[in-house]
Amino acid sequence: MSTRRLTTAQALVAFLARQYTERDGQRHRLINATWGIFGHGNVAGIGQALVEHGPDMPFLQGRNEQAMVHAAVGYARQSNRLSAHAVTTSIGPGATNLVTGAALATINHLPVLLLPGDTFATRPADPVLQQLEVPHAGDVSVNDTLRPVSRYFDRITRPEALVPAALAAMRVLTDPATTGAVTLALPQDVQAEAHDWPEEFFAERVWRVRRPRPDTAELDAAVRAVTAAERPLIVAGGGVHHSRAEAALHALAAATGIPVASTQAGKGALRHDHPADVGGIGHTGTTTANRLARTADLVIGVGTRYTDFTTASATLFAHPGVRFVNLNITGFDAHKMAALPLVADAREGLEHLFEALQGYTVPAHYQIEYHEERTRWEARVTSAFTPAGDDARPTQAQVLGALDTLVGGDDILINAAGSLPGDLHGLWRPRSHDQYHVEYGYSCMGYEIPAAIGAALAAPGRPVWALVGDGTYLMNPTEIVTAVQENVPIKVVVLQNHGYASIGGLSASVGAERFGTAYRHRAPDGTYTGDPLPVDLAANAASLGMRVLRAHTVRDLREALAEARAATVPTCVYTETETPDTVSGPPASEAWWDVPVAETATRTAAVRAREEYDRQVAARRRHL
Ligand SMILES: Cc1ncc(C[n+]2csc(CCOP(=O)(O)OP(=O)(O)O)c2C)c(N)n1
Ligand SMILES: [Mg+2]
Repeated sequence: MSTRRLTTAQALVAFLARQYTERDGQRHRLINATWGIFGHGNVAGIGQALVEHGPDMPFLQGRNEQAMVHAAVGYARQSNRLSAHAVTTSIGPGATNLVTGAALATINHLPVLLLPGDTFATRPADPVLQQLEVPHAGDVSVNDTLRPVSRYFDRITRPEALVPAALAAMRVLTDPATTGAVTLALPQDVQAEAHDWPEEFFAERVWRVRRPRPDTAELDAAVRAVTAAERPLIVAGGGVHHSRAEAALHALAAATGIPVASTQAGKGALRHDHPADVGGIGHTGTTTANRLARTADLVIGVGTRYTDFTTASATLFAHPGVRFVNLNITGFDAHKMAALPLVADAREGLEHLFEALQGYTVPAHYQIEYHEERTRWEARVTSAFTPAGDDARPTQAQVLGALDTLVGGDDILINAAGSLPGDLHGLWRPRSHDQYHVEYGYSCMGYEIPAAIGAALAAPGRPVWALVGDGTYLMNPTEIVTAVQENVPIKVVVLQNHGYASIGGLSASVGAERFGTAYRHRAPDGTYTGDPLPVDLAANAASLGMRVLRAHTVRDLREALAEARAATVPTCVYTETETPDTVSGPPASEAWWDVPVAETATRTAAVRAREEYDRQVAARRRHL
């Protein structure tokens, strides 16, 4: 048997460069690049291996480990999970900075390979710099914090253990049901240790991304349920996109007239002008979708996890006899809501349903009803998007309106947290299946800018917009430097409203009186009610190397957005919108979200909020 003598790190890099995915007859490189920040724990291992391996494994230099994972996740999502990035870190803080990004990847079912350095396996001089000592457990390191947020975790304490671990890592990354963050913790001495590797380990390897078909009995039961329904509603989740099932969904909805509501992850499953599209569902959704959801007798979930935002915290599906059919690639999600499970790839499942439902349509009056509702909601979107005049400061919804008139199907919009996800879910009109890139599984502030870099790397030539609130900008602006270094022409739109409009509004509604949510000076009475802070985020973005355009009025904004869209360098559009206490969001969705309110309090706001809470809770329902 021929062997190759390499260090563990060199072997891992050589292995990763030879992995491919294949789906629908198309092949993609699985690990297309490696992000890294070096320190002890990876500089002499993976770092040396990357430089020795050369450009066949491209290297991307990040500024913050969490942000590198966000960039990798943005890349994987925009690549339909068929390509991913690896992320290497030093031991200790470099490694634990990965935890948030890993949780985000796993919750959103998006593949990323994490390669944190780890403390010495041979333990020659404990403790080493940045080592956590656990007096009662010698085999624990800080990297164990990555276990619960990883779909696969392994620590490579011997070189030869890399072989099964690397294969397991690729299996999990390319399995559509289990993919997420995969962690191979690499003790720094093992990384540098040489070993004679079997040559076959470095052979080209193709991981076929499977499309399981539905079980016949499950399909029959689902079809019987649909044909018996009078008011069926499809809830399209992120699984529709992961499976590239949009065309199959389009065909099914067009043939049957079943309306399609979408979750945050599923939005864009149908173009906004498809006659069956009723927009976002749940707390941040449209009244069209939510009224249908309240009266639906059958809910057909496609690739959805049914989060509390989708179900209005278990209050939305109110028809007394409502039943569920769940098409999902995981049995775990397919069984939620006591549904008839249909465990399959979304595209396969929808195609089989389409065949079996030939001749079935929903009643004509039902279609007329939701078409009319849709038209009413559209008018409300148009009014939220339209400014009174060109000289005023834009509202946040009007910023989206300005983008709405500017963008084409190629543009990609990225957001994750604050008041924007709600505004976008209710108002945005997706023009292509992958335009709407809102991360709302973890809703992690700071995802936007790095994810825009990842998305732009996956979709070169397409305009990529990171929409960020001021709070979000302050949490994680560092990867602007990376965009400048790589000359990735992302467009960052900063919406300055001096604090947390979203959490301020939520705080007011739960009786917490906007406590701690505005960015204001401390006033003489000790509260944060002074003037807004004199921070200049536009100057900050410029200082990191971005071109910056300041928009004071609606007219400025339109011009700045058009200039940014055409720009070939990273460009920031900075605009002041409302302050958190004057915010005007989209029309109310008529769907609740459960945020527990103080059961006992002396202040009036909290007492009132609890009365309202108790009223809402009464509608909560467990589907059995
Ligand atoms: C990492 C992280 N920390 C905290 C939160 C909770 N949170 C959600 S929105 C928000 C405020 C966002 O502020 P900003 O970006 O200014 O948006 P705005 O609410 O003003 O629209 C906070 C703190 C979060 N989602 N992510
Ligand atoms: Mg803000």
